[in-house]
Amino acid sequence: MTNLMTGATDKEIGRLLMSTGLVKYDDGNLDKQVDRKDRQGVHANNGLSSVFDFNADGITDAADLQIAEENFGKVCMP
Ligand SMILES: [Ca+2]
Ligand SMILES: [Ca+2]
Repeated sequence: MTNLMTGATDKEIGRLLMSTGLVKYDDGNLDKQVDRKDRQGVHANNGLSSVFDFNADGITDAADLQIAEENFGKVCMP
């Protein structure tokens, strides 16, 4: 998906946010916590490129779910 405002893809925005240090622990939906919604995001985008593609291999899949599980419950401090 491309952001109409910036012309950047969600993934590019995600990477940018990660690079700023604002987002940690692979929080896909940017609510600052690795939680159920991030797992749901992986499921919802399974097989697709998305912000929930935590290991950045281009596809959201079981490996990304594993990362979400490993970081589950962690709070992402700014
Ligand atoms: Ca989250
Ligand atoms: Ca992946």
